[in-house]
Amino acid sequence: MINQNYLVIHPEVLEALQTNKPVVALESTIISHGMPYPKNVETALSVEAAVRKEGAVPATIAIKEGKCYVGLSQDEIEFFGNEKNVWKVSLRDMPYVLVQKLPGATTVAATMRIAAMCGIKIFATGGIGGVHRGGETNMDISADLTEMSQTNVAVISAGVKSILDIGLTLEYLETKGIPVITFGQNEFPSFYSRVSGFTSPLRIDHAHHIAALLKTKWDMELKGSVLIANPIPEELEVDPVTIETYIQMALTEASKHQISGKEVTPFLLKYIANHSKGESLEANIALIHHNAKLAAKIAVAYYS
Ligand code: PSU
Ligand code: MN
Repeated sequence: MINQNYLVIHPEVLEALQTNKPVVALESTIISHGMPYPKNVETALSVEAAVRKEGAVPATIAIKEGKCYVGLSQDEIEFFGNEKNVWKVSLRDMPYVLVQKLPGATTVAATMRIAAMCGIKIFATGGIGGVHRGGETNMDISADLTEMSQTNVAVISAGVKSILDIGLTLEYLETKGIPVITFGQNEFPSFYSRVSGFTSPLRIDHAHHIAALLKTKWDMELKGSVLIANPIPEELEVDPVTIETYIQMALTEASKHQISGKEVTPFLLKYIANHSKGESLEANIALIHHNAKLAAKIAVAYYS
């Protein structure tokens, strides 16, 4: 049993959990390290509103003052969006950031784990971490993937960004026994684009069918996550050739500056956002809403 002293669950979230109402977890690395201020704060707040509109309770997760916060106030979201010294917290950073009482924004891996500690089953984000290009030699494989192999929280994302090796990421997900479902199409999407060149392992067209799959998986004690890839709406897609140009430039720049470890993903994301200007940022914001809505629909179906 987890020591409850480390968890601060927002009263609204706690009430929902105790009465079996749908809750959707949201991560904070997106806010602190994924987008510029003040768009990040506006997005975090409007994503919460989108979850509510679908009839679920949002729970944005972050760490501060030695505790994991599940459900943030508007002021707290503002803090994580504007404060400069916020840690990017994946699993390995959690005990350090907690004991040092540092402010920490949680990645997919850390958010999932904290969500699971509270009994939250559904989690929406933009893109998950995965196997980086060159992962077969540099071993840069996100802890998001290993976490997904063991924690019973479904993740709704817009697929996998092509800063990663999408083929290797899908192989890794298969090895770890993680079902990968694309919502409403046969091809696995690549965040900014509806296509990736890879066929999705599974396709489901209705939120309630996804909810039924989750129930079956966990009823069978098949532990771990399910990745639900929600393709970006057509009108928001960014041309994959343009994105690839920025990715190549970002990778060259990252190796020139010897960027490594946990800095790699934020560096690449920031570089691409800066160079593609508004287009990728607007797409990014819109697809998080899109994912949050689908996550809320799945959560509503799961608890009905
Ligand atoms: N990929 C994105 N956007 C993001 C991230 C990844 O397209 O914001 C963030 C998420 O918080 C994810 C983390 O969990 O980066 C993965 O970091 P790493 O690759 O260092 O494991
Ligand atoms: Mn990494």
